[in-house]
Amino acid sequence: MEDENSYTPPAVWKWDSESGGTWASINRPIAGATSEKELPVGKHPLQLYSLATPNGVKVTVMLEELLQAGFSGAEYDAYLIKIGDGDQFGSGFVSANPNSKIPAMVDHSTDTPTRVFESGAILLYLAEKFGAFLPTDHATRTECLSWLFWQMGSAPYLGGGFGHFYKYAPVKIEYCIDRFTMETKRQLDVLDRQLANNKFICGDEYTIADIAIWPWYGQVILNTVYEAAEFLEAHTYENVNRWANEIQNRPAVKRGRMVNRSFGPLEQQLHERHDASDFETKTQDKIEAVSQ
Ligand SMILES: N[C@@H](CCC(=O)N[C@@H](CS)C(=O)NCC(=O)O)C(=O)O
Repeated sequence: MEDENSYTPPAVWKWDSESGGTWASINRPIAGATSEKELPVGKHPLQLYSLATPNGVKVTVMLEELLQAGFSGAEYDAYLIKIGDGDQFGSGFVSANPNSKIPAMVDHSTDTPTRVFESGAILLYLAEKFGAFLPTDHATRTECLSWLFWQMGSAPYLGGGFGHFYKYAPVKIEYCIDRFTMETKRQLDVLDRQLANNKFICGDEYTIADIAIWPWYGQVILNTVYEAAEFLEAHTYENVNRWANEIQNRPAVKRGRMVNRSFGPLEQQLHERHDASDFETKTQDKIEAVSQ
């Protein structure tokens, strides 16, 4: 890679070299499928194709919260999409999400199967389908959706900006880290002020706004993504800490974080989820113990 101060962009950018870094091999400047590969379909109406990154965790937490609340129609099959191996470019996945990013969901309970992509759209779809975790009062619903869309617009600065340049970039570029740290800390302060007067993001009720925001901002504060809590002085956001810890302890959140997880402690990894009992019997520690 060239020295950061020596690069002059050419008149027309060309895709002729890898940029380096953790995700270099999956980055492409074009969309569409690269291989023919159908998606598996299990026995439940809801089929999820995902990975336990923060965007994926939003949906598995939502599904587990729905089941915890007694909505048995939210039973689902979750299949692992290994984005490092390029599974998101298979033809079946691209049919479910033309944007080739996890999470993608297909609802087979409708007359013709309904595809839903973008984590925020999936949360809203499920909230409306089951009438849960979305306030019905118009003013509170509007506030909840404002925070849901705030998350969708803000997290790319945290993930694609701060997380990328702080953790994954092959060189540590002060300009980029400064720019995105500034914005990340500003966003954490936005949340801290909101949570100073609210138990949850939009009041007393736990909603899809919390479910969307926690996997990103809650996990940064709890130091479970990017290992940047000290750098960001995470302890200073006292209200976000209180909220992040409370949500972390919800049983559905504990389960949701395990689904489609292919990293971290083996007992926390449930690569595929087809039944509630899978949490007891199909975690990777148990699967690998049997196969030895
Ligand atoms: N706005 C999208 C973002 C999804 C996204 O960025 N997914 C990442 C993992 S967190 C992905 O699939 N990356 C694979 C790739 O870029 O090829 C959402 O919220 O669903």
